[in-house]
Amino acid sequence: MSNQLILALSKGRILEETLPLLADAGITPADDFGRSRKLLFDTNLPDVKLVVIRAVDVPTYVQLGAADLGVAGKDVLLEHGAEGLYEPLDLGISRCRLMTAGIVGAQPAHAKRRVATKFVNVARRYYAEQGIQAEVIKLYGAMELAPLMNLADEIVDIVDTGNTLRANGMEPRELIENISTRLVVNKASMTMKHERLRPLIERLRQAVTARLPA
Ligand code: PRT
Ligand code: MG
Repeated sequence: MSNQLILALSKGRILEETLPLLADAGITPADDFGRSRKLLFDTNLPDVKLVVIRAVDVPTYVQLGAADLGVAGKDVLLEHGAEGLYEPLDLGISRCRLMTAGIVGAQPAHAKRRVATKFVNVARRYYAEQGIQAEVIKLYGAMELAPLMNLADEIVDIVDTGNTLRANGMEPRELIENISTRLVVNKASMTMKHERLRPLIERLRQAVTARLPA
């Protein structure tokens, strides 16, 4: 196993955009990919295996060295923290924005703003930087519901088209960070498996560059 490179992929929407990019880089999963309940897959490259896991778990796998590389959203990486990880490449996929949002026209009613989010670390840091007192409330989904139900004054969430916010009578407020999907590498692997990692990262870099408008 230690001679192998393990690449951890975020399942869900990021996976759909990652697979074509991997294909452009000459990495294709074995035939059973997506057609079985397996989570660990061979690829066309004899020394590269893929694991497909929850997006939030990718930084943990890579940080602790269970995977050598990973593909994860910058939002997830900001929330997790960068310890033990290199981030050598912006893959340029699954772009979106991390924003504050609230009910259209509403002013925060509380001296201490109540903020619902799954990005509690990002939110705490952001409001502290703004000098705004905030009580951050951890939710695991449907953040848009929280202001409507008077659970929070504001949310911190991913915005793409803004349709989800609009459909719930909400509007985007402040941009916290522009988000895209990144390649992360375990720091120890980068040293110890450098010979094998370098060409792989290079192939991915070329695949990303080839997609950039001329
Ligand atoms: O589903 P699970 O809990 O396992 O994981 P997940 O929800 O984190 O995974 P998934 O598949 O939803 O992918 C999330 C990752 O994709 C994020 O970490 C981002 O890096 C990236 N991404 C890109 C997005 C979006 N675009 C996006 N639009 N993640 C979520 N959304 C959601 C957002 O939460 C909101 O509900 O889409 C809605 C907003 O979209 P608009 O177009 O209505 O504004
Ligand atoms: Mg989801």
